[in-house]
Amino acid sequence: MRIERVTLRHIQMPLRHPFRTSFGEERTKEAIIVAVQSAGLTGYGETPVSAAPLYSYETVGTAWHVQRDFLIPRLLGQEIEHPRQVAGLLAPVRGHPMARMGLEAAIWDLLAKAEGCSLSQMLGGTRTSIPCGVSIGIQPSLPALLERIGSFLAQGYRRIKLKIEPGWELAVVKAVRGEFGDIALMLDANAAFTLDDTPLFQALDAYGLMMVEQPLGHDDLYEHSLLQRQIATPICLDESIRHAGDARAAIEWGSCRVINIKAARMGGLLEAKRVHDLCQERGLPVWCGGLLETGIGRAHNVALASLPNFCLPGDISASDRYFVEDIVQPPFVLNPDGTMDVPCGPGIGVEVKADVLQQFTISQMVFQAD
Ligand code: OSB
Ligand code: MG
Repeated sequence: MRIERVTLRHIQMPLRHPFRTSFGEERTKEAIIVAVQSAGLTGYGETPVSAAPLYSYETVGTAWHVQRDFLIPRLLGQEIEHPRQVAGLLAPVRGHPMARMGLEAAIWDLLAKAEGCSLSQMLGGTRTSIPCGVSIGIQPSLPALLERIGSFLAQGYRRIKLKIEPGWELAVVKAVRGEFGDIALMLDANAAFTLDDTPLFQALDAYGLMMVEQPLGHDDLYEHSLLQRQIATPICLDESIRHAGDARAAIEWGSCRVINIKAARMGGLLEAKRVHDLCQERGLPVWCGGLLETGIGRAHNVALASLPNFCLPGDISASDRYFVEDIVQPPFVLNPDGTMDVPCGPGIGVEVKADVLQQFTISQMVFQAD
C-alpha cells in the first residue's frame, strides 16, 4: 500500500484522577494521534508522550519535531506490504521510540484493515481475552489509597500495582496487606531508589509481592543485577529495557526476572514482539505496561497482550479508569472476572469517534505524498 497521507494531532484529555508517581503528577493526558491513509483506509496509532521529559526523554515537542522533519518524510509515498518494512525505512534515525511507535502502529492498523484481519491475529495473538491489573498513583493519604484499592478490587481487577517513592513504601505495603490480605500486589518505583536502599527492599521481601518494578536508575542494568542477588522479590524492569538487546543483557546479567513490555518504549510493536519472543524462549514472564493511553494506544496494547507469553495481568485498564469519555467506540470495558476482550474486528477493532477526537485536538498537521 502506498502511504498517501499522514495526519498528526496533538491532543489533551483531562484525566479523571490525577496520576502521581515518583517523577511527578499528571492531570491531563497528552498524546500525538497519528492517522495514516491509503486506498480509502485509515490506520491509527498513538505516540503516548507527556509534556515534560520525566518518564522518558521524549516530549510532545520532540516527538512532533522528529515525526514531522525526519520520520514522516521517510514514509510518505512508500509502498509498504508489511509493517516490518517501517523499521527499515526509519533505521537511519536514532532513538525517539515513542515518535516511531505512533507511525508504526498506525501502519499495522492500516495493513490489518486492508487484509480484513484483526491486529491481534496479524501479530500472532492467541488469547481472546486478557487479564487486567490497575496501576494506582501515590495518594494524598493512606485511607484514600485503601479506598481506591477497595473500589478497583470490587470492579474485578486481578492485580494492584502501587506507585512508590521514598517515604511511601514499607508502611503503605504493611497497611495494604493488613486491609486486603493476600491480593496480587506489586510496586513500581520509577527509578526513585538507589543501592543504599537495599535494606528497604530486603524488608519488603516479607510481604510476598509479585514483583517490584524499576527500583533503581532509569537506564541501569548493572545495579539492578546487584540488587536482585540480595532480594527474593523478583525485579521487573520497565524504563531500562529499550529493545531486545537490553532484554538479552538483563537476562544474562540477572538484572530482572520479569519484563514490562511497552511497545511505545521500544519503538513499535515489532520490537515489542521480539522482546516477548526472547523472554518466552528464556522462560521469563512478561506483561503489558501502559502510558495512560487513549483507546487508540490501548487497542494496540490489548492486541499485543494477546500474545502467549503475556501471562501476568498488565497495566491495561478500562477506558473509564482514565477518562470520562474515550475517543473510541466501543470503549474498553472490564469483564466482571477482571479480563478484557480482545477486539476481533479488522485492525484495532474499535472505531475512532471523529467528533470527540476533534474536541480534544489542540493542533493538527497534514502531510501529503506528491
Ligand atoms: O511506570 O508504568 C509506568 C504511567 C505513566 C508513566 C509511567 C508508568 C505509568 C503507569 C500507568 O504505571 C499504566 C497505565 O495504566 O497506563
Ligand atoms: Mg513502570
